[in-house]
Amino acid sequence: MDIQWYPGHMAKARRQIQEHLKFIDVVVELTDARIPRSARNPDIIEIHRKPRILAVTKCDLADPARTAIWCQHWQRQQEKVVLLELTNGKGINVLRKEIRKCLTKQKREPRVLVVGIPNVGKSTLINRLAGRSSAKVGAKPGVTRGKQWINAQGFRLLDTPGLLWPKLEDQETARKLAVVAAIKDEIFDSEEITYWLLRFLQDNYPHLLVRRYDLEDPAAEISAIFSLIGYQRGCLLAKGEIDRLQTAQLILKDFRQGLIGPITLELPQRNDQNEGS
Ligand SMILES: Nc1nc2c(ncn2[C@@H]2O[C@H](COP(=O)(O)OP(=O)(O)O)[C@@H](O)[C@H]2O)c(=O)[nH]1
Ligand SMILES: [Mg+2]
Repeated sequence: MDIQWYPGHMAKARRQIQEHLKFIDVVVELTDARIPRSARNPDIIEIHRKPRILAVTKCDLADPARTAIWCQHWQRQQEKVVLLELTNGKGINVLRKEIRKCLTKQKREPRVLVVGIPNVGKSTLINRLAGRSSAKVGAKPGVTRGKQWINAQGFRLLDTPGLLWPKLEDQETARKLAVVAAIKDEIFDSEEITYWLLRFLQDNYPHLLVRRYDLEDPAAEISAIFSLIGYQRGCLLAKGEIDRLQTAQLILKDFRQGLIGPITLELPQRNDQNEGS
């Protein structure tokens, strides 16, 4: 697998955030509860020492036990954290309170910038905070374009989020980003990503795999599990062979919609030490 970014796009995103940051008092940095480390790129924020809140999106899709472990980790890092479920609005009021608390000594209302990697929930969060559907929301990465301030009860919100590029540090990080659709489907081989996901589920959440796909032997070869799911769900080509691409896409879709169950793909590691402060 070979995942590469266009350096021009990255440089542009970086310039835009740096431009935004000049006008900002508080940064709300989003991360995805399913990949709390891999979904973060602290580079740009670290240059600017603005008050920051880490807003963890998609908690409804993540494993609550692992989210609790992450929260302990962030507490040790002295990160200000708010857990969000943007589809039902859970956590939004807590986030509002935290934002208002950030600049109590200042007379004017704090100005807030939402930043995060593609598909992490920036537009959805802005819509929730604004209480209207102004920012565009989309299922595919990169739908947000085009500075306007939104009045959001006690603070002002920049209506254009800051786009952070994911850090593709290694193959595993890249795979996780692909699994949660933070990087485009076209960039990777969906069959390879699906094999990786199935193996991860086999090792970490075998009971969820069994429940979703009626598997008799969750410890079977990954290729056998893959084929079984393909047959069972009718992903077939003309000659009765399974349609491997369709099968892979179906499994990825199941995961992304939370249909396999609440799953978190990574836990804190020792080298996450510097991540926060
Ligand atoms: N289940 C769930 N889906 C979410 C959550 N936040 C965002 N989404 C979905 O994730 C997708 C990307 O959201 P969007 O706001 O467009 O992300 P952006 O690219 O960062 O602006 C959309 O389909 C949202 O409905 C969340 O907390 N839970
Ligand atoms: Mg968007």
